[in-house]
Amino acid sequence: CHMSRIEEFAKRLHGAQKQRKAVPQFKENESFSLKEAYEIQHALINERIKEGEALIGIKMGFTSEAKMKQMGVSEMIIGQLTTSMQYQNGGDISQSNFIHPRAEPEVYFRLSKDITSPISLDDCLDYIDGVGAGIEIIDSRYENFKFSLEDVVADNCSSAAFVTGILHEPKADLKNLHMKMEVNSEQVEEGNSNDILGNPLKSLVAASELALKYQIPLKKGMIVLAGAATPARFTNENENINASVESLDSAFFRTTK
Ligand code: OOG
Ligand code: MG
Repeated sequence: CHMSRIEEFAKRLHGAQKQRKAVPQFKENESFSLKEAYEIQHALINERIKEGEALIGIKMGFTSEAKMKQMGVSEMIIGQLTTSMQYQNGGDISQSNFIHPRAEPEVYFRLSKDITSPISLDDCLDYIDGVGAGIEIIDSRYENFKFSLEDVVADNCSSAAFVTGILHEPKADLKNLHMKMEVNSEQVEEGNSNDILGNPLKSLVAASELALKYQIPLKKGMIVLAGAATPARFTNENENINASVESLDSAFFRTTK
């Protein structure tokens, strides 16, 4: 049977995730476009869906200077969240699920309606019924977290797991909220909701545009991770990781072996 080039890339990334073994970045030796990168991402998500998973949200990436600088990529990207990636707030997460996990503090939204065309900043509150603090665990399937824009998009934007804190009533003004990440009660990263595009709601606007462009569904009830406000940090065994957003409480988990 003949496997397409797109499917072949997707299988390599899916295998890397399942075996917890990173692969060299593709773009060093092979060439594909950004459009093809999103096709690879869809094929990769399809592998998960064939295994019984469902799509439960999306994640935005590189919506802050801190993240763009840390990873050397400066274009916004969108990835997809599936059932096995969601962990309970306050629960344990085993390091053995990942290759080289990093945690990052995020703001998340819950969609109150399907979004089928680009929305404006003024529309945002009509499309969400909740907002809160979240943590994303990113785990690039590439060696040393080294990738190009196309590589990271193909790899579902490094997404591996996420935790969401208590859902709050949506507020029109989510600007200038202090954010911090703590490891074992010690602050390791500090930021502000303004670091996410000047206003995390702008990440939802960007998501509505990218989702339409790359045929990613935005459905009622889905989670939208707006992107990290600070650089991501490697996690180790036996750490209590806590990310909080001023007035929105926190998301947290404990890492185990
Ligand atoms: C890519 C994912 C970026 C964010 O919040 O900006 C991202 C990576 O850093 O490996 O999730
Ligand atoms: Mg993120």
